[in-house]
Amino acid sequence: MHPNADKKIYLLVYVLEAAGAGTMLGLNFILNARNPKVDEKVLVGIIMGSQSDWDTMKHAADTLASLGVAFETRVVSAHRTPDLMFDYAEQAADRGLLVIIAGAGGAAHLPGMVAAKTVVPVLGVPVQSRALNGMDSLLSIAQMPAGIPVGTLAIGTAGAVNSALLAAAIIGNGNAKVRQALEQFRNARRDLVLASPDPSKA
Ligand code: RP5
Repeated sequence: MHPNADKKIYLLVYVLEAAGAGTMLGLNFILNARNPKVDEKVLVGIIMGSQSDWDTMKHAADTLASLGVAFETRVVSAHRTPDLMFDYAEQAADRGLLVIIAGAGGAAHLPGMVAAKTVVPVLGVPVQSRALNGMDSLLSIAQMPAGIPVGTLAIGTAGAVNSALLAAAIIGNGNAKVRQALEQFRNARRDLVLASPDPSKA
């Protein structure tokens, strides 16, 4: 591949974003071509309390795909399918999951209850709720009692994207290819800022 190909691909993605084509539009497709899965084995479980959470949680999926990290996506509700939730959490380690990303809104019990049943790291994404704009989700996920941690991210899309980047950082401690993909992601963001230092000329 041409030495500047990485930079060009990332710039294309962010041009698409700037054009209002969606936060992560194209990232999955374009960067998957550059970052083929580092391992076919599913390393991250992305779960969410409802199908309605997908609009937020798809950003976690797109980001992991862009880094070449294999993942699965499932609706697992703490309130509507509690037995499934416990089964999922109890089997996570044996299935080889290294991180679970759990998104939920409102009375967002999913991340905390999953964390209670596994020692696999759980990252919680507060989904923006209609009634309280996600403050309920955020506090519900963040305020875990000492002893059962959930790594809580920001409300909404930013939290979903960052949950994937944090999952990759955790996995990258023991996986050089994932760490390298993450470093390329960071470098591309840095280069983009440095390429346009004067905001009045953007
Ligand atoms: C939570 O309730 C889900 O995580 C979702 O964010 C929220 C609303 O769910 P739906 O009524 O849209 O299924 O359990």
